[in-house]
Amino acid sequence: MKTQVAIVGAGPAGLLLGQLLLGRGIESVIVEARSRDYAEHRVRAGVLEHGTVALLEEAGVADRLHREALVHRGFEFTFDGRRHRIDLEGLTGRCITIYGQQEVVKDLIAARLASGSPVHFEARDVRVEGFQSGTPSVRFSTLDAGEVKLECDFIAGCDGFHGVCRDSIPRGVLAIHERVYPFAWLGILAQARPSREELVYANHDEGFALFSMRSPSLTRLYLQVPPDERLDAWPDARIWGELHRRLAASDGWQPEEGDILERMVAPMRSFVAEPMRCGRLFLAGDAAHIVPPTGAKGLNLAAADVWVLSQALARHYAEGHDDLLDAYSQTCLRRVWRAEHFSWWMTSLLHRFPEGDSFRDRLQHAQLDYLASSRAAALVLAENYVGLPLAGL
Ligand code: RFL
Ligand code: PHB
Repeated sequence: MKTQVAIVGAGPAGLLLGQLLLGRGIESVIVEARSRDYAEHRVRAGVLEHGTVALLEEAGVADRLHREALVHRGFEFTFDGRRHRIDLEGLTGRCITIYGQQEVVKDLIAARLASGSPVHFEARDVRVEGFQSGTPSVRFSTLDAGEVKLECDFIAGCDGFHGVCRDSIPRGVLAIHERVYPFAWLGILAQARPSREELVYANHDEGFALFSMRSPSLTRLYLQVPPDERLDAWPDARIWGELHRRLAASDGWQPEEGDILERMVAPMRSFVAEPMRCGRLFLAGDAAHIVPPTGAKGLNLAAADVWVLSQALARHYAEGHDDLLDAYSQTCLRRVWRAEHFSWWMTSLLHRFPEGDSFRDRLQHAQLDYLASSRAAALVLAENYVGLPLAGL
């Protein structure tokens, strides 16, 4: 089997890259370890930046999004029993879009299948080889295709944080920068009407909480919990009780309760591997970097990476120049480190740290008070939250 670009991973990064390349007349084959059903039902991100929506439009997969997604012009944060609104649109002229990651993935898979371009689900023993020479390949096996050697010009490592691509790069090539936070998020998806129009981030003595949504009948909520917390420590009544307590403010608002359809515990980590390239292997999305979800940046960064990569590959194939490929890592890392800082900062601002540090608590309070009272402070938050512009879009 032969192709121009072998894409490892059918998450948002790999699928979007495949669509963007298709639009430029570049062939690709996508190799995914899990089933289609699994990929389409993994409940994760929900906040899309303006630039991410523009990219989905560019890729021709935004029709359902425009019919079903919720556009939010601001969000709120709660501390000291008070609520403050960040007027994203008033401050930046931009909005955010609420549309589940699994819906983005469904739309991308449907477009891929409609195009007839190959995607191999449930691929086993995926290995990437030869990327430091001129003859890279991806080996894998599937029930239908048997043992496959896929020869290609380039490999896009879009296989997430636990994938094989980053680990296949020889020792000493990558520098790793990492922070692991002393807490996790317990997330639920509930069959309940979102009883407030915008997202609410809460800083509370008992820990962080977040009210979000997916549709007019689905609420998405998160609670800060200890790292490696067991889900069975959290029966429904305890989850709702804690959400009511942490999201409460003087206005008396409470989230509506409903059946819990999904629940999970997600660790919190910041991670960057650089450079995002080794020879003809290019890392994109969570394969190269992780942010804690507080800033809602992970999926958006993955989209930005593959936009840069698609342009660089287009220049290679159309004009025979590798300048954009050579600049790929540096171009992406500039945005990645901005988002790393923002996500670390939002996380530090809103969570309770277990060691009980009164100095840190006072700093959090001073910063929240500043955000609530200074347009300049709110603008820095808003500009980062809606997302910085993507060059060339
Ligand atoms: P993914 O989505 O992990 O996809 C990688 C794909 O690669 C496959 N794979 C392999 N395939 C072949 N061979 C192998 N050996 C393979 N190993 C793995 C996997 O099965 C998978 O299909 O990475 P990608 O595409 O880079 O996308 C990144 C995003 O998924 C991630 O950054 C976001 O979900 C992060 N995130 C959020 N991002 C936002 O922008 N806004 C948000 O509101 C937001 N909220 C969140 C989040 C992540 C969360 N969790 C669970 C960590 C909320 C949460 C709770
Ligand atoms: C979500 O809706 O899942 C969500 C929203 C905002 C975040 C993280 C997750 O910061």
